[in-house]
Amino acid sequence: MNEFTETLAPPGWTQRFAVEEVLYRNKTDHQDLIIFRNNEFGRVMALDGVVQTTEGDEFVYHEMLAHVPILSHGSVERVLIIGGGDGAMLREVLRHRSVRHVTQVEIDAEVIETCKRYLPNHSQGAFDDPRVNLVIDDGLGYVGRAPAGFDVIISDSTDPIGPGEALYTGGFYAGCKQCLNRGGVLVTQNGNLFTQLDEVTTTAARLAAVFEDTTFYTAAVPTYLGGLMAFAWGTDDQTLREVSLEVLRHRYAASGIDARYYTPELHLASFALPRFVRDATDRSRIESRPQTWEPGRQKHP
Ligand code: AG3
Repeated sequence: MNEFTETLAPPGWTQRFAVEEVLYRNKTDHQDLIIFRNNEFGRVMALDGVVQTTEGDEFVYHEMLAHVPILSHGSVERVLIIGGGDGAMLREVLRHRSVRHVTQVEIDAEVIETCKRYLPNHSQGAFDDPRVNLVIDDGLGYVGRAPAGFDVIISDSTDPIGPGEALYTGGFYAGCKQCLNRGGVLVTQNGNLFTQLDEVTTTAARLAAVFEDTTFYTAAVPTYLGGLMAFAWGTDDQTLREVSLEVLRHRYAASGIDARYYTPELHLASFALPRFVRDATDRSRIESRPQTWEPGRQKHP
């Protein structure tokens, strides 16, 4: 039987999928793209050997990266999506009636075209929505040039290897900040808490240099090896993650969205971090801040 073995894995541990049928495989201008069928998860899309999304569990990731920032904010009209070529993030963002405009910046046009064809349930026609402006460009360059005007930015990218790497730099976060309206929020996919903790701590430090309030929230996506996935959160408005359960319930009900994973209760709970993650990210944030006063190092005349 044909198998797909994930390449992003710690030494001595990986995941494999039985491949019933390969629907598409090509080296695009940017990455190695494959879409295949698996009996457990349905259609699976991988880039450079790393599972990006499956029909079976995509709802967890896309609902949490879209609805948590949008419902925390409460009056989102303009959204910027970086990456997200399969179209499922766009689909979830467009479910919000308050959203009047979405710009999506994807580096690889072939991912979009191929996913429209072989993963139609991901985008469900979202690319044809009149509210959408699709730009084929690299995200780092785009946020460096784009004017402010977004309430939420969602970075739905690959891991920080290959084309995705630029989307985890201080320059990218600074670019996002200047594209955000006051009170806006950036969320990003940030890898797995158990297998990629250094990516989480690196982001913690880089984000803290740019935003007043930074943290992570989590969700478990079965086909992303290793357990809880981390989503980074950066904003200058700390009240966004202090919204009460009552308000979130009200906003969710008013949105008319019928989610499969997201609930207002889970929304709040997803910000509670395991102790080792909280400690590691706190440490790395503190180390990244310039010290103005250090105890014990004062000069006495
Ligand atoms: N982008 C996130 C893939 C993360 C895979 N990484 C991992 N397992 N560490 C997915 C694109 C979905 N729209």
